[in-house]
Amino acid sequence: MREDSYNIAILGKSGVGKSSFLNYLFDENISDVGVGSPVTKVGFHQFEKKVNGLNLRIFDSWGLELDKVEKWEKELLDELKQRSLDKHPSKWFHSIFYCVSATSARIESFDIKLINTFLKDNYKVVIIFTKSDSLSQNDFETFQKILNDNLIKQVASVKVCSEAKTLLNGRNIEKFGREEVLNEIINGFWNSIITRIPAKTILLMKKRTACWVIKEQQFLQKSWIYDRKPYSKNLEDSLNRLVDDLEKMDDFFIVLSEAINTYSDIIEGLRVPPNLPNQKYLKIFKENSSSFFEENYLNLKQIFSTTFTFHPILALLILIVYKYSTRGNLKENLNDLENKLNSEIEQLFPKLEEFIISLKKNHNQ
Ligand SMILES: Nc1nc2c(ncn2[C@@H]2O[C@H](COP(=O)(O)OP(=O)(O)OP(=O)(O)O)[C@@H](O)[C@H]2O)c(=O)[nH]1
Ligand SMILES: [Mg+2]
Repeated sequence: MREDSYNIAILGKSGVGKSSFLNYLFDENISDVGVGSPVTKVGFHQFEKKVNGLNLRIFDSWGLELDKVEKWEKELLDELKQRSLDKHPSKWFHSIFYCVSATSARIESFDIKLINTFLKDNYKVVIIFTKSDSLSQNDFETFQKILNDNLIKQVASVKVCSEAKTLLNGRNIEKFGREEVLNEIINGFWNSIITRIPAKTILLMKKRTACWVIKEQQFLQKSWIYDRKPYSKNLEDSLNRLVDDLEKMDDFFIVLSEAINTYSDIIEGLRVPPNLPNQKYLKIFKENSSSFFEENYLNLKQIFSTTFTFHPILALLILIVYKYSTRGNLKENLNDLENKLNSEIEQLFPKLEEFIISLKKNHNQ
């Protein structure tokens, strides 16, 4: 069996306490912590540990400094590319923990903008309010309201204190928030994997379409004679085959099965905490997610073949390439057709999401 792990990136401004949080989560001093100047060196640093049976791989990042935003963003984009949608789900960042210091008076628009970028890219984001030892309930609620008002999706937030300390009056403050973060990881696990399935499916379908267009354009370039009627007939047949292929939704099923397998591999050794609301579901999933998928594969395909159909727009597409094209504008018209098909493909997003949610519900019963 592959040793897959649950990948988490810890991001946030320099000095907010990212490395301290990682050390607390792993219960080990593995990443350097410090005051004054930025501590964690440029790049992403991987640390692995089994926590409650879950293989966690955490990427501690160098802290963002406002005068080095461009460099930081470039590093981040490079890393995200390694883990982008076209990669296997085991490579994805399954969650982003975005750290905001509870001691800062505000959540800056920069933070909001960045978090929204991740949400737009279908990442599961959890906000970690670090240094929450001095955070009042009032301030916490204000922070949450600001997030709710400004983020494009609802996100979970957790208060964390990663360092125990003794106050001047002798009172001890213990570390807190670890269990809540672990619960958040497990609770959000399925969501963090499924949120990206529709996006990856759409990416693959668009790739399939783009390849088809390039192939046809190359063919056009190579042909000596352009006799519109027979040529367009061939094109029409070939377009029909592309649409047939898209309607089979093979891309979706490949992505879904990759994701389900990765998910079951990662939760293989998981010890579900007894107080977790989702524990029943997780247990069932753990025991038979892959076999459920295999047993229901044909059924699911059946539902798909009646739900998703591109054929109604085919007549319009054929009109674009078949009726009016001369050799001169056929190339352009093919690009036009690609755009039309792509916008049709994009409309699948909510339907795919709905389908995955219903899959989870059926499976829970
Ligand atoms: N009071 C308090 N201080 C904390 C807490 N977590 C971290 N600190 C302090 O905050 C400072 C910065 O912590 P780091 O963990 O190095 O911060 P970082 O975000 O990793 O910083 P860079 O690596 O520079 O990006 C250190 O002096 C820590 O001791 C906390 O929960 N409470
Ligand atoms: Mg650090």
